[in-house]
Amino acid sequence: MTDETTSSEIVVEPAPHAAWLPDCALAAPGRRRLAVRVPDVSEPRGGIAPPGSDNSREVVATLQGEVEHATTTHGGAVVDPDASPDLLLALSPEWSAPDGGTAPSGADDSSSEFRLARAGGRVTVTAATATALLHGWFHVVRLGEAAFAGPDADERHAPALTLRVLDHWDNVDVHPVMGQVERGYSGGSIFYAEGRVRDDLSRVTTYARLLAATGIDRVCINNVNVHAREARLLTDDLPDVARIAAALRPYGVRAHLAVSFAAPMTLGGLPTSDPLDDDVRAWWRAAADRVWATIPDFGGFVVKADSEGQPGPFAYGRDHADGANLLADAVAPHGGVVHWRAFVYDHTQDWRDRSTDRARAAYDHFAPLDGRFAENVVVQVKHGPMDFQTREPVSPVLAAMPRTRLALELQVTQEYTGQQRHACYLAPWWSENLGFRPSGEGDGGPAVRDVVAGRGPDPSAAVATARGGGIAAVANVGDDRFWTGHPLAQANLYAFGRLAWDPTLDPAAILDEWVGLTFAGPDGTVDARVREVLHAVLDDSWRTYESYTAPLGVGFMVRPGHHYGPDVDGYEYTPWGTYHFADRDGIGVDRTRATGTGFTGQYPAPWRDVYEDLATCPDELVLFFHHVPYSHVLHSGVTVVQHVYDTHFAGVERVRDTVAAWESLAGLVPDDVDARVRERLAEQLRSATEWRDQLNTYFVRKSGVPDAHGRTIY
Ligand code: GCV
Repeated sequence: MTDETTSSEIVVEPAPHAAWLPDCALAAPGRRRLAVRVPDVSEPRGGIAPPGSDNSREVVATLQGEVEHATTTHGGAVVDPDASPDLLLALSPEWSAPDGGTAPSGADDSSSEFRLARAGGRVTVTAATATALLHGWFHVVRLGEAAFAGPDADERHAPALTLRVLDHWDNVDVHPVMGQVERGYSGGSIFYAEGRVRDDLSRVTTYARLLAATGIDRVCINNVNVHAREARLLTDDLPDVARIAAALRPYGVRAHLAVSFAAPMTLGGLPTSDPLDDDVRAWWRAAADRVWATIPDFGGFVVKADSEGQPGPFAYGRDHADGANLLADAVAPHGGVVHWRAFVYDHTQDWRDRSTDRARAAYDHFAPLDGRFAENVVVQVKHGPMDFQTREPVSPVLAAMPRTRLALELQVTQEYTGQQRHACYLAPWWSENLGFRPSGEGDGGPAVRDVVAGRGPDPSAAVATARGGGIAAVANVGDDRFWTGHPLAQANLYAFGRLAWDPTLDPAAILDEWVGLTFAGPDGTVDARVREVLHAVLDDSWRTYESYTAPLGVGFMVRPGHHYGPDVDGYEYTPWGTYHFADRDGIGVDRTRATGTGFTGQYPAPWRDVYEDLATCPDELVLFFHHVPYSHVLHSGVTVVQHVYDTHFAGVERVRDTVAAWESLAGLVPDDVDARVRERLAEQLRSATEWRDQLNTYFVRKSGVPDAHGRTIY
């Protein structure tokens, strides 16, 4: 503001949208008598560990503030723990979970466990750590009246996955191509503005509150593409990173940093970043020591190496276990964890070469390294072998490394699923991935959700003890008033947190919870019509999106660069390895062992054979695994080309129904939400129509096969 600025020029930003924690959502506990019991603080530390560790007084203070706020807002009262409160939140460091044995670095689910006991309508939540107790409080908020109703109960709640991380692809400097947030569709960064860490980080604390209410407790605060400016977060800017960590800490959320493998050279002035070089090892150890000296509860490092231009161990003839173990050694004394991404492939491929298959890359690079990664390394694997497409098979890497802690990586930000302009609820898609069983759907063997919990097929003792590598996802949040651009994209962030806590949850039930909290009226309940319409709009929206975009698992067909909207041949003659090989006769990628790239051979039985054989390959993946004629008849009974026409016409009609359903809510949802959703739905309908017309026209022109129903194709 300049001296000349008059008060009429002061722009007051509206507060960020409350998302799933509006005050109305606190009504059930807020109108009751609540108490928080903490150990006697007059004793040395009162049984509470120092700030920065999980039991911090800060988190206790947060909890006390939450309870105070809820009761003040809704007419309840904070009472003495011995005055028979309706809800007692008790921190009891000596209370231990039944399986609360020792766990190695990064495995902390026992410290996240809480117990909920209900007797005669009175509820007691007990936990050994403040963060777990906070999660227990938000569990009660989520249940609303149901927390207090019903029969007496005694339940234990613990996250199935030990490590639950959100990765922000936020840049400190605005990148000339990728902007402030790479693949961000929600405005600027909540952490950075104008080339530095924001002065006011209050919004980061509000964000941590939202995350705590879903069970997420770790956030990586910068892009895995670590540019020169961002690399300095590890060194010069550490005090500012500490400010971000401090803004997250009140809600028990820990900060992680993405680091550059070349940092010993670019920041340390060394002549090499060779992971086996003694000076390089010493440099990383000193860097880690500084980080933990500044931020005692720091979580660890995330690394993208030898991928899309990022430096890595290949430059020194070393492999990814050498690279990851270098950093693991540096962070181990501090209990830190290294998330090392398996997204390694050649992005300078020759499109003429049909033998190279990008889908094979992660397995080829990582499967042979199984058993060589240090105990505090988590290999982070994208859910599919390509790149967060609307439909892909599950990555075979997830079935190939029983002696390695594996994390599943999802993308909450909707890079390939409508960029938060299209309503696309992704929980059903994630749930399918989490529920995939590498040993076959029928056999009841471990699913992906078990693998990442350390209970995969024959995990090593170290992996089982560490309880696997957990889950990570690329965040979809920015400084947009609604956090996520499209207000309904908040449901994806919420659902990711809930699935990270319990991957067996039903996506529709998660959506129901989200609606119940986000659209709560003053009495804490939601209008039945609002609930019904939100299910109609979102439950099947991922399948609707799939129906009008790239068909049958073939993927991409998006505009190169920004990845929004249709461009069937956009990537066909590029070096990126994402091709569909359409010609006048057919389309699809032959990934069979018999005649193709051999990718099917990376799966264990039965999938290696299910996918290999056109007779058993599921329709939705047929073009991922096979090159087939347009006349190939799917299991559904229609030909490939007719399937394209039918689904694209139907998809647009479903979007039209979605628009009508949403518009029927006029007056029942807040005006600002309504206006933003309408604007996005109008764009979704325009874009879906464009997808339909371009895809149908491409297929009719390539194949010469007309639509059996004679609909308009150009
Ligand atoms: C951060 C895709 C995206 C890139 C992203 C990359 C990754 O290729 O388009 O923006 O880079 O995935 O996951 O590292």
